[in-house]
Amino acid sequence: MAVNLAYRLILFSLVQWALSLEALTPRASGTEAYSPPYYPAPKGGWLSNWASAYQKAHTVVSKMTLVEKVNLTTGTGIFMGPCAGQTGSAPRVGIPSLCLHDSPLGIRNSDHNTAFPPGITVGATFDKDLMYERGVALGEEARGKGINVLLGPSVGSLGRKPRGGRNWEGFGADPSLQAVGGSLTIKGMQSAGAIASLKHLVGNEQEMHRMSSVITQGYSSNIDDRTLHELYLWPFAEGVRAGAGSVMMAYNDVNRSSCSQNSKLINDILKDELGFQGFVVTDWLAHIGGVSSALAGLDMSMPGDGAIPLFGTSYWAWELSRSILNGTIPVERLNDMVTRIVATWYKMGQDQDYPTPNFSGNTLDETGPLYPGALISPTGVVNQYVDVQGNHSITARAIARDGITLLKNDGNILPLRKNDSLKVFGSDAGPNPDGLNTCGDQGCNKGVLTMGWGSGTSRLPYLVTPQEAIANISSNVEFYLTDKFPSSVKSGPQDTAIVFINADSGENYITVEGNPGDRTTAGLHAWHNGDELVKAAAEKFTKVVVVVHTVGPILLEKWIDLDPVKAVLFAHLPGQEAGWSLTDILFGDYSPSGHLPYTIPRSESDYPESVGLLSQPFGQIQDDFTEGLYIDYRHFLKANITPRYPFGHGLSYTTFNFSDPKLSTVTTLDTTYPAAREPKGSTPTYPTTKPPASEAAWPQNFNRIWRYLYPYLDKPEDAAANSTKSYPYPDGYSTEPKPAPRAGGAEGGNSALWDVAFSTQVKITNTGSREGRAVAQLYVELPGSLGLDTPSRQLRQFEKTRILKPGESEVLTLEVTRKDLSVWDVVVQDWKAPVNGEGVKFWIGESVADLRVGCAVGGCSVLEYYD
Ligand SMILES: *[C@@H]1O[C@H](CO)[C@@H](O)[C@H](O)[C@H]1NC(C)=O
Ligand SMILES: *[C@@H]1O[C@H](CO)[C@@H](O)[C@H](O)[C@H]1NC(C)=O
Ligand SMILES: *[C@@H]1O[C@H](CO)[C@@H](O)[C@H](O)[C@H]1NC(C)=O
Ligand SMILES: *[C@@H]1O[C@H](CO)[C@@H](O)[C@H](O)[C@H]1NC(C)=O
Ligand SMILES: *[C@@H]1O[C@H](CO)[C@@H](O)[C@H](O)[C@H]1NC(C)=O
Ligand SMILES: *[C@@H]1O[C@H](CO)[C@@H](O)[C@H](O)[C@H]1NC(C)=O
Ligand SMILES: *[C@@H]1O[C@H](CO)[C@@H](O)[C@H](O)[C@H]1NC(C)=O
Ligand SMILES: *[C@@H]1O[C@H](CO)[C@@H](O)[C@H](O)[C@H]1NC(C)=O
Ligand SMILES: CC(=O)N[C@H]1CO[C@H](CO)[C@@H](O)[C@@H]1O
Repeated sequence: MAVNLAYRLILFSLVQWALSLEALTPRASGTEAYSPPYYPAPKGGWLSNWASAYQKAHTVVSKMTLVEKVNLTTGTGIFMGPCAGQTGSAPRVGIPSLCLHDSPLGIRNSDHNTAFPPGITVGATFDKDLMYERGVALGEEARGKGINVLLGPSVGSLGRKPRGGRNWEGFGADPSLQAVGGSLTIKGMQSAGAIASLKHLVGNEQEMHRMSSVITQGYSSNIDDRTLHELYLWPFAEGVRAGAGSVMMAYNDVNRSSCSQNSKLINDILKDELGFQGFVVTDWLAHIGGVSSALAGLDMSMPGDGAIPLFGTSYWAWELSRSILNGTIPVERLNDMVTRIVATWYKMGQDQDYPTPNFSGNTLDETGPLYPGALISPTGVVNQYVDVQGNHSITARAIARDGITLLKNDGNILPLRKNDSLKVFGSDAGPNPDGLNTCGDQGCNKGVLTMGWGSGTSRLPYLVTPQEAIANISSNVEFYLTDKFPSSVKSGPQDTAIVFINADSGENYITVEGNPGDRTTAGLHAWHNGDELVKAAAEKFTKVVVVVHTVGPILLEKWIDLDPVKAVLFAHLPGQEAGWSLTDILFGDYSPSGHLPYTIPRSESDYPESVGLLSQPFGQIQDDFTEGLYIDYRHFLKANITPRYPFGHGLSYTTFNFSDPKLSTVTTLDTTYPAAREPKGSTPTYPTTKPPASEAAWPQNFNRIWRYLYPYLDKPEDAAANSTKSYPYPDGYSTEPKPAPRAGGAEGGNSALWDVAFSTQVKITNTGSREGRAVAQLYVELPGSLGLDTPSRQLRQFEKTRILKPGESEVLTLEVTRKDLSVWDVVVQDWKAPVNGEGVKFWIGESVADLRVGCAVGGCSVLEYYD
C-alpha cells in the first residue's frame, strides 16, 4: 500500500503540475462552441420537501463564523484523512468533518465490504427491485464505515463511445436505462442515510485527455441543447428527481467551459431548471479557479487542493475566506454553499448518530499516520475492520446471475447437466495467479474479470471463480486455464468446451496492457487473443459455449457463425460472486434473464465516426457531438444497419408469449407544453453584511498540521482592506436573480413532466418447458407532428416478471410519463409533447428489434406470434 500511495502521490502531482500550465496554453479555436454565462447562482431551499432540512440548516448556519462556513466547503487536502476527501468541520455547532469516498460498486480500498457487480451488470438485469436493493446495501456499507457521501452512482459517461473507459460504471447506453438504474440506486443508498453523489455532469465520454497534461488541455464536449436534454442530462434530471443529495461535476469542459465552473451548466441547468437542492462538488482535483467556480455555482472543492496537490495550496480554504472579506464573492453565495451542504446532511438524517470513519482508504494496516499526506503526522488506529457486508452477497449474486445475458443457444445446448463432459479454457475462468487484489484499484486483467479498473472499484473480500464453482458442481470436468489453446487436449463427441474470454477498460490514471483507460489498443476485441482461443476450441470440439466477461460491446464476428459455437453468455462484470452466479445459469438452476444494455455491432465502422476516441498532440480536443441523439441503437436504426445483437436482446431457457396488450390514458395530454410550473418558494435569508475580518484569524495556540488546508488567514485585515479594488467579473455576471425558468418547478424539473400520461399492460405467458423471467421493454416512437427528427425507437420503460413456471402468466404494467413522450424545444426552452398522445406508437418487446405488441391511442395489436 505504501508503494501504491507513493505512486498515486507522484501521479496526482504530475497531473496537477500539468494542469497549472493550463493558463499558458492557448485555447484551440476549432469550433465556435460557447457556454453562455448564467449568474447569479440560484439559492437552495425553495422546495417544500426540503423545507424542514433547510430550516434546521438555517438555524445552524446563522450561528456559524466565516471560517466555520469555509471549512465545510473545502476538503482538507488529498491524503489528509481516511477518506478520498473530507471537509473541514464546525465542531462548535455540531457539524463534523464530512467523509467523501468511492465507489459506485462498493467501498473502495477497504476491507470486509461487498464488491458488487458494477452498473453495466445491474443495467443488464433490467430488474428494478435489484437496482434498489443494491442501492440500499451500498448505503448501509457506506454508513457502516462512516462515509457521509458515497461517490456514485455514475450515469455519465452514458456510453456514447463504445471504447470509452468508464462506461461499465453506469447502467447502459440509453438515457432511460441509466435514469432508472441511477434513481433507484440513489433512493436505496439514501434510505440508509448515505448521501449519493450523482456523477459525472456531463459529457465525460472518454478517458484520454479528460484532464490537462503538459501539452494538451482537457477536451471540450460540445453538445447542443436538445441532445443535452434528451440524452446526457436525462439520467441526471431523473437522479435529481430521486433526491440525489450531491452532484459531481465532470473533469472535461462543455462548450469550452470547464464543468467545475460552467455557470450555464450549474447555475442554469442544474440548480434553476432541475431545481437541485443539494450541493455540487468537483471531481477530484478538477477545481481550477476560486472566485470563478464559486460564482458559477460550485459548492464544495474536493479534495480541496489547488493546482499542485499536497503543496498545501487551495483555490478555496483561506482563499475563500479572503474573497469574502475582500467582497469579491458575495456573503450570500457562501451562505448558500454551506446551507446546501448542511441541509443535505440533515435531509439524510446524518445528525442522528451517523458513524464517523472507522476505516482508511490509504492503508490496510490497523495503525498509521492520521494524515498520510502531511509526512509528519500523528499516528493512531486507522482501521477498525468493521464488517459491513451483512447479507449483501445474496444481492450481489442475484444481480450477477440475473444480468447474465444469453445471446445464442443453438439446439438448446444450455443448460448443461452435472455429468456432461466439460473442458474449460481460458485464464478468465480462474484466479489472478498473483493473488486477490494484487493490482491497486484492479489495474490489471488477470484471471476472471470482475470489474473494470480505477476509482470506481473496490477490493474483493473474496472471489468465487468460475473454475471453483464449476468444479463444485460438475462431476466430469477438466480445466485448461491458459489463453493459448493447449494442442495436447483430446476431444470426444460428447465433450462440451467452455471458453472464457474477456475485455477490460477503466480510468485514465492507470494504463493496462497499453490501454489508458479507454480501449485504445484492444479496440472492441477480446483481450489475450480471445478470438483465437474460441476458434481453436471450435476446431477441435463440436459443442462450444463461450462465456464473455466484458466492460461493453466486443466484436464476435471471427467465430460467432462457426457451427460448433452453439452458445454465448455475456456475464458482463460479475463482482465477487463471479462463479456462483455463472453456475446458477450454466447448470440450469435459473434461466438467464439478462438483456444487453448496449448494441453489439458486426463491425466498429457501423458506429458513427463521431463516437470514436479522440486524441491530438496539442491544444484542446473539440469533441463535437455531431451525431446528436443517434448513439447506440438509435443510430443503428436510423442508418438501417442490422447489428450482430440488438440492444435489449437476451434469450432464456424458456419462451414467452406477449398477449392482451392494453393502453389506457391516465392524464390527458391536453396541451403541447406542460402546465405552468410551480412558483419558486422562498429561500433562507441571512444578514448580507461582511463578517468581521477577525473571524478569519488563526485561533491562539492552534496546532497546525503541515500542508493541511485551513480556512484561516495570517492577516485577515489586509484581505478586508483590499475590498476597494475591483474584480474582473466574468461577462454576464450579475447579482440580480433570474426569473425562474419555465421548464423548472420541482426536483428534476416541472413536476407536470412526471404526470403519467399512459399506462400500458401486457400479459406475459411462459410458453416453454422451464421456469424463467421475462423483461418487457417499452419503446416509444414519436410522431412527425412534433416537427423534429427523432429516433424511431426510444426505450422509456421496462418491467420484469417474477419467476414464471411453465404455463404461468403475469400481467405487467408499464407507465409512460409526459416527459417520456416529449422532445426538448430549444426555442421555447420547454418539453413539448404531442397533444393527447396523437400519433405516438408504443412498442413492447424483448429487445429493440423483437417487438411483440404495438399500441397507439385507440388500440393495441399483437405483432407476431412466437412459440
Ligand atoms: C452549448 O452550445 C450549444 C450551441 O452550440 C448550445 O445549444 C448549448 O446550450 C450550449 N450548452 C452549454 C451547457 O453551454
Ligand atoms: C476547521 O476544520 C478543521 C478540521 O476539521 C478543524 O481542526 C478546525 O477546528 C475547524 N475550524 C473551526 C473554526 O471549526
Ligand atoms: C479577493 O480574494 C480572492 C482570493 O484570493 C482573489 O482571487 C480576488 O482577486 C480578490 N479580489 C480583489 C478585488 O482583490
Ligand atoms: C465505526 O463503526 C462502528 C460500527 O458500525 C460504529 O459504532 C462507530 O461509530 C464507527 N466509527 C468509529 C470512529 O468508531
Ligand atoms: C437481508 O437481511 C435483511 C434484514 O437484516 C432483510 O430485510 C433482507 O430481506 C435480507 N435480504 C436478502 C436478499 O435476503
Ligand atoms: C447423466 O445424468 C442423466 C440424469 O441427469 C442421465 O440420464 C444420464 O444417463 C447421465 N449420463 C451419463 C453419461 O452418465
Ligand atoms: C457446491 O455444490 C454443492 C453440491 O452440489 C451444493 O450443495 C452447494 O450449494 C454448492 N455451493 C454453492 C455455494 O453453490
Ligand atoms: C400467444 O399470444 C397470442 C396472441 O395474443 C395468442 O393468440 C396465443 O393464444 C398465445 N399463446 C399462448 C400459448 O398463450
Ligand atoms: C491580493 C492583494 O491585492 N493583496 C494586497 C492587499 O492589501 C495589502 C495591504 O493592505 C497588500 O500588501 C496586499 O498586496
